[in-house]
Amino acid sequence: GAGRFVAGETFDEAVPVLRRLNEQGLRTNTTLLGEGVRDETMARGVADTYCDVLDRIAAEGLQTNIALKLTHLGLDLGEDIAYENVKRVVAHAATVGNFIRIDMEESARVDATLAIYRRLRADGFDNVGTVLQAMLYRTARDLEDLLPLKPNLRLVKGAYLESADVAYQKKSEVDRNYLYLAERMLDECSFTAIATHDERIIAHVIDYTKRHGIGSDRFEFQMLYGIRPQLQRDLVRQGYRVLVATPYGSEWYFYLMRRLAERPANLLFVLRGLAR
Ligand code: FMN
Repeated sequence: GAGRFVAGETFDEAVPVLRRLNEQGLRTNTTLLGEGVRDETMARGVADTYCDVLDRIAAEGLQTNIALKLTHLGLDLGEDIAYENVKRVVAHAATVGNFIRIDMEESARVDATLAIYRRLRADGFDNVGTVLQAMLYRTARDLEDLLPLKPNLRLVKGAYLESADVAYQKKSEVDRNYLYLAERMLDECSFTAIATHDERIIAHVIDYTKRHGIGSDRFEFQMLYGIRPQLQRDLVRQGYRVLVATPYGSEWYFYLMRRLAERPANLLFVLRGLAR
């Protein structure tokens, strides 16, 4: 495995990790690590794998859904290819009562990602959600455009290096936009996932939901496997829904590099992963 941030090389290795998290009252999602697939057969194979994983989750009785990246399902080969692949996964998830989250990748993919999300909803799939990034200037507008769909959205700061043409560069600006977007989502979305390890943001959200009577079934906190595990458990103890994003697979390089960019203190854990 790749150390503290990845649950194993195979889904077999991830199953006991997911079960242990569930036993601690934590919901989970899982992701087969990988992105930027440029071979159509491989992209179809990733969709096949996700269908198998969904069956296995059901058989194991895990509280686990799926988060996937459209470039892993062939977005670079064309929007229609990614759409056909993700539709197959979402349709399969519907048959086993599960949910698919479409991660957000770099800013150049936002239009295609939101278009595919809208297509899935227009085709009648409600067991799907996506992600918006607080660092992008465009996000406030994207959110307003999505609200009529009563979407299920995850809010993140944004993990990709983006230029000042498209993204806030200062942490204070990203944080301010995050709080604004979080409040809009909590008010208007069918479900909001507050994905951050930032305790100031978490405290603000707790305060906001209390003051506005937003029930703890309307939102959850999401954090990454291996990051702030004590905070994850503390929030569960306070009665909040917490989901731990728990990836597996052998293609962890880009995933670990983003974790390193976010927090240089992760260097030791990232190096340990690279050494295996
Ligand atoms: N960043 C993205 O750009 N796209 C994503 O889809 C995405 N999903 C995430 C899911 C979870 C559960 C978490 C905790 C983070 C995710 N991120 C994603 C990373 C965040 O954008 C951000 O880089 C990371 O959480 C570090 O910032 P923090 O101080 O808010 O924790």
